[in-house]
Amino acid sequence: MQWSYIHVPLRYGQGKLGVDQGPMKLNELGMEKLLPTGTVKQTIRVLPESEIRENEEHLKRVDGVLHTVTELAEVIDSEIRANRFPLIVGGDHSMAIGTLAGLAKTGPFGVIWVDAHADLNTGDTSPSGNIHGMPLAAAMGMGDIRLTEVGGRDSKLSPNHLVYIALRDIDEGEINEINRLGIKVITVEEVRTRGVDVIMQEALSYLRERVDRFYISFDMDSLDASLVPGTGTPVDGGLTEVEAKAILKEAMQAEDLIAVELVELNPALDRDDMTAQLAYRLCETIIKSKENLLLEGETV
Ligand code: 4U7
Ligand code: MN
Ligand code: MN
Ligand code: MN
Repeated sequence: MQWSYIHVPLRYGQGKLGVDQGPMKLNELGMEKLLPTGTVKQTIRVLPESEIRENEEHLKRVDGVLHTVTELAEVIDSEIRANRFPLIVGGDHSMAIGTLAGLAKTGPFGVIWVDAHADLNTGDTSPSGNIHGMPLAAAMGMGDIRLTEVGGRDSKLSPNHLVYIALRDIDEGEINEINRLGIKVITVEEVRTRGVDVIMQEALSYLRERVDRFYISFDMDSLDASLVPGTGTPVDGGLTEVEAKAILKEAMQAEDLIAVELVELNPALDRDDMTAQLAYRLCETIIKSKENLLLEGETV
């Protein structure tokens, strides 16, 4: 299958400068060399700062986010229809509003969300007003209509088509919603005690009972804070590099995976490029696992 490599240099979903440079940083480190020949490459447009007008306290820079996610939704829709496999790199996690909306245009799907955070806030529950903490709520039809209607009125994702991995920093409103909706959560503790193989098989069977395809969204802050100074909201008690690679490898080897997303690399906050290098190694695992270039037992 042909790959589709999509840059989303978006930062308006959060307040820190530099997360928009994540995709270019990966290219500098050699991404272009990793991508199989024939890969279609594109960059989603982002409004210049001077054109941002909206800065509501509960929904910061919403026009900036909407501009980019609306275009991303169209691109994802057409790439899936063209039978290509999108690798989407960010950028802050508000971009997933576009990914989720684009995938939904092509039919039902499941989601594996690897993140320290639940990203299930609405403007009303968010402690920050930052939209990168809201993409899953928006996809489920919760919150401000401007976000829920990206890519069409209908809800994009059902709560029981979602599995969280590595969640550990959840806001009160989000905990209530996770419990109310009965969303499946796999903690870092479970990854460690039961093993990546076991939890990934469980996550995949859970989704396969409900849908026939899925995508994986990987937030760099799912990794332990000590490994990722170059991400906007690092949290202790996260995944190791080995665990993250094993999760990605298992997902990439699934025939029913339709897209992968890697977000929240912020080179401006990084220390000696350590987070960028790690993100690059994860991309190497992503690409080689799907292309079957890894040797048995190897995780790069
Ligand atoms: B990320 C937060 F309050 N929950 O909503 C919020 F802790 O995409 C953080 O997962 C959101 O990195 C983090 O602002 C969003 C906060
Ligand atoms: Mn996130
Ligand atoms: Mn996060
Ligand atoms: Mn973050």
